[in-house]
Amino acid sequence: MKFAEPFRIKMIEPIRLIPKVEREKALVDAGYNPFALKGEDVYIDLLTDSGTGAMSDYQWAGLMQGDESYAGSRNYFNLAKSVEDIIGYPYTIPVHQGRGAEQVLFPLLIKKGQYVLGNMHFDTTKAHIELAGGRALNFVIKEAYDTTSYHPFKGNFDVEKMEAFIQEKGVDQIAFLLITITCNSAGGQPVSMENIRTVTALGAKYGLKVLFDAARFAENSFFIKQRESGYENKSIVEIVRETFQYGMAFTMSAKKDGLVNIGGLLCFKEDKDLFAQARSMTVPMEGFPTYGGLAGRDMEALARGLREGVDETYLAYRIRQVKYLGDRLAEGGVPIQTPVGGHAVFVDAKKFLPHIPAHQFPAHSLANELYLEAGVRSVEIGSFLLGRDPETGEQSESPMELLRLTIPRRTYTDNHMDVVADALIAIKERAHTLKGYTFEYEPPILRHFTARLKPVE
Ligand code: P61
Repeated sequence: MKFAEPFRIKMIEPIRLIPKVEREKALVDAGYNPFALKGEDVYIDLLTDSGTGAMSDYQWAGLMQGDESYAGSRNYFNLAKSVEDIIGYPYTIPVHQGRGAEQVLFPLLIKKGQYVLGNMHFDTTKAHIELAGGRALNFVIKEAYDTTSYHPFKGNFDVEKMEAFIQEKGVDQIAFLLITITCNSAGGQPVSMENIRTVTALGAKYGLKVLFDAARFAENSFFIKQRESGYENKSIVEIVRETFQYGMAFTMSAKKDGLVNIGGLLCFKEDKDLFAQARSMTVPMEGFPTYGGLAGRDMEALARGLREGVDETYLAYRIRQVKYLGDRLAEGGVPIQTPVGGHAVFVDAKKFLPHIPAHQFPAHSLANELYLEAGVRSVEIGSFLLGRDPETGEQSESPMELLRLTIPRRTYTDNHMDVVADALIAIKERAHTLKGYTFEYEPPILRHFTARLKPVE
């Protein structure tokens, strides 16, 4: 039987492909930076899967039941109950989004100069580690950097390499270990339960805390069920609960697998002292700890979204749609990260545009061309995002130059995916004519959001 979406559409939001000349003008006005495009000038928006998904009727109904009490909102208790039921952690602090959790927690755990070791830190996470005086290092397995090789868990840690680093630097130099599930920057690639267990054992051996950056925890669990032996007959919630038992706390951008447009979480398994300290720090940064920067209604939507996000039928639909786009591109000869990850298809721009050097941002060039071709917005994950070495000021060269086609949850149909695939396949024919980019204005931190660029002639 042919697969179909496990929902029907009750409300629609019109979108429009503006004419080519208008797209050209919009891109120039945006300083050749898709972040600066107006949403209305975008036809299919694959910039991010963060906060861009569609809520269910049940979540919308929950908005009407928002209890906007400043302290002790009933929706906070519903949210904490969802976290406890699904993840198994009893201590919950809501925050406005993932980076809110990072800014509250990291200064409590990092001493100046210490390292935070991860599989691959996402950019805001790295920024918050650095703001807290720490240094963020990646220990993802080398297979993650080879887009053509198949590995079922390309988000895994190279545990041996990480252990050698801990021994070389000394345990005192390490703040904690951070497992990002799924590993966004490597292509939404999952981390296996076995690898999570090994990282935890290493943490225990050296007395190091293990934490999760859990934005896409449900997608990670779905991949474990699909790909890891011993998990095929477990429920998603069982896999989620086992995963989180290996950590002591997590930060979460709930805008992804939490299926909400805004929200985040900072939760603890048993460390009441750290929970108490984090609650205190939440007050000046996010808000009173039973709302943490969210309206009561937002907490209710999240309490419900967390439960929908671990529904296996939903996850099967979700992962299948991402794979559908990946398969269409691969069949059309577009080089992509394989296997396809959980939330996005990553095009290997180094292979697609071998004539554009890293410092001229090949994936960014492709993002601009894709917008011109079909009004599709995507995002560069490569040297443009990576930025400069904080010590030397030199442009760092990213190990991969990727174009991320990030798929919002429950938002677009396969027809939209076909438009995207057809556009990229068309661009492939004239790939050699695409130009690199250089800066017209380069902001000092998180530059990719507000930079202005121009094509290199
Ligand atoms: C994204 F262009 N991700 O992937 P917040 N951890 C992880 C994330 O993926 C993440 C956060 C923490 C985004 C949004 C985004 O330059 C960008 O709720 C694994 O966004 O604060 C966010 O969570 C932070 C897009 C972030 C960007 C920064 O699209």
